[in-house]
Parts: sequence; structure tokens; C-alpha cells
Amino acid sequence: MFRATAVAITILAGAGMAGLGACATSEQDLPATAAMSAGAASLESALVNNAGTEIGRVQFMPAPTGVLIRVLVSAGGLSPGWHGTHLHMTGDCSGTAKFEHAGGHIRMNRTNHGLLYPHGPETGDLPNLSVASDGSAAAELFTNLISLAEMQDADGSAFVIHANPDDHMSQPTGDSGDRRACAAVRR
Ligand SMILES: [Cu+2]
Repeated sequence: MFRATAVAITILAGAGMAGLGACATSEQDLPATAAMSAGAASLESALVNNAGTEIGRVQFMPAPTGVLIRVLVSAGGLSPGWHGTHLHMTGDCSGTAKFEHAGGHIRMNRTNHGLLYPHGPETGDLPNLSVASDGSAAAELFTNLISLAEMQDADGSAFVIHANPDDHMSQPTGDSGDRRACAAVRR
């Protein structure tokens, strides 16, 4: 467990060995404030890989100042190490080989990519996800750059995990490589 603060975004908890089975108890312990905040209700989406196989679940919780994103990846789901994560423009995780239907990063603010970039971040930027040696991950990410209601616009949005870490600096995607997993957000 560690804590790291970046521009406008904080990793609340990261790195874990927990598989999907282990999350049932902790979900019941979620603070009531997440569910009580105004606007959209929490939602949970399947996280699918390039083969279209479900490798985990992603919960999106409306917070008073943004969105709390809980990511749970089953063992064997992803390659170990750091992976860039972003919110992409369209809630379409079909075309799983490349997830191109998810579109580019959400960019409501007309700035550039990168939590560490002097002219960033853009709306869809998020911290990296650390995947354990067994290929599992459990983390909570938080952004105050967008609300869950804004993510649930007409065409939705998508949480995307990339092959490589995001250097939070390179344009336009932090050199994070191919799209490895996707979880759609719809109304
Ligand atoms: Cu991305």
C-alpha cells in the first residue's frame, strides 16, 4: 500500500494480490458516502481483454468532487508491472483486438495529455495501475476532472488499460502503447 499525489488525482490504494473472490467482503465495507453522493448511481462494468474475455470488474462510484474507480483484475489477467489507464471518449469495448471504438482520451478541458506535463492533464488522465506478479490487480483510482454523470453522456465512456506504463509526459498518450483491457460506462 502506498500513497502518491499527482496533479488533481490521487491513488487511494494500489497494488494487490486479491483476486475477484476476495473482493466480496471489502465491497460490503465501502463507505456510505460513495453511494449517497448526488447524481448518478454507482455502476459496475466487466473488464475485458483483447480476446473479449472478462478478466475483472471495474466499479465507478460518483463522489462529491469526482469519480472513484475501483479496479479488480483476476490472477492472470494482465502482465505484471505498471500499466497506463485512461478514460476514453466512447463506451464501446467491442473490436476487442484494439478497442479502437472506445475512441481517444476524454478531453473536455482542451489541455494536453499527462499528469506531469506542464500543459496537462487532460480530462481522461489517470494514474498507472500496478499489476502483481500473478497478473492480478486491486486498486482505487480517483479523478476530480470529470463526474460520473459526464462520463455517462450520450455515447458513454470507457476505462482503458494500456500495455505499458504512462510516462505522464509524452504526447499524446504517455507512450503507454496498445490497449489491453476495456470497461465500458453507459447510462
Ligand atoms: Cu488510453
